[in-house]
Amino acid sequence: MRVPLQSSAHSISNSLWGKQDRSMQCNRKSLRGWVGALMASVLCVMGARAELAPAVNVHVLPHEEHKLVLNLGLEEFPSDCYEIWQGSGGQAPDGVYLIQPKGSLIMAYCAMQDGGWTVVQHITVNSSVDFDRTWEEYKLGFGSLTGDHWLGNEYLHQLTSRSGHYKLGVKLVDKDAVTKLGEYDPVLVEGEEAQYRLRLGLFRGTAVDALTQDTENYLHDNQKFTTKDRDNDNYFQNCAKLEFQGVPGGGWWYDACAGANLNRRNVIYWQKDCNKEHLCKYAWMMVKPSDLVKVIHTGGCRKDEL
Ligand SMILES: [Ca+2]
Repeated sequence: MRVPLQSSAHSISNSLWGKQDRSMQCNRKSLRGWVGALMASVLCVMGARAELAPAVNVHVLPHEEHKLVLNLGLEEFPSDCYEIWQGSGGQAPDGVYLIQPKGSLIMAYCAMQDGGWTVVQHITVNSSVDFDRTWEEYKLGFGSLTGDHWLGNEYLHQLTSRSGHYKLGVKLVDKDAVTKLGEYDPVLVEGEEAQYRLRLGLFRGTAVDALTQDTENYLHDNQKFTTKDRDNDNYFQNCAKLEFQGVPGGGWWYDACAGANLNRRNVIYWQKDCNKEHLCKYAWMMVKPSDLVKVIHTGGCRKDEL
């Protein structure tokens, strides 16, 4: 497990949910060193020039927060948060950035303090953001990037299908602030023609592997995405419509139905780590380039050893 991810267990929740004055974003005390402060100042000045982000997913950031986008005004945009993190020497602050994974210019929340992850999902238990959404809403994203949200299956597909592999990170925080982490390396979310099917590689982490192993024989790996208006699951009814205490499951890669579901807002579910007896308060899903690719690119193996 990556040390930076563990050592800053609450950095994402602090930055997303801390009662900080949003107008002070340009003077974030969390910046480490003058290099980070200088970069943030330049980015904020650039951001102040533009009133509206040119991204295709402007609906996932309230208009009054558009000024918070940290890299407005560029001619070329990075492919993902990791590229920004890497280019800043690890000094870029957490926040909303413009990225262009494949074609579409989008906004995304970058968990920089955790090592440059692009956040694709965030939920708080009993969230005011409704996760009981249609296929189209899950496709293009909903909620607010600075709070609970789903980035969008189309963008999850664009990110994970770029050349080279990506990995999926899952971060769970329970009601006692205990954090569990998991990574699937690699991850691929196939395109809409394949119903955004999920393909997962090897798991490691402190959390249980709830997507490729399940004690109830529900496997989420290789499943298509299901929403309340598109049933692709293996159950005789639509899993996304099944309610627990009046709250439907929401969109997910259901089997028949779930050993994990991070989109049911009254119970964040991840096998024994998060359930109705052991409540979790927050969950995140995020992606970044695979460690497998980094090993090959950094010359970790000689060619004749491959
Ligand atoms: Ca079904």
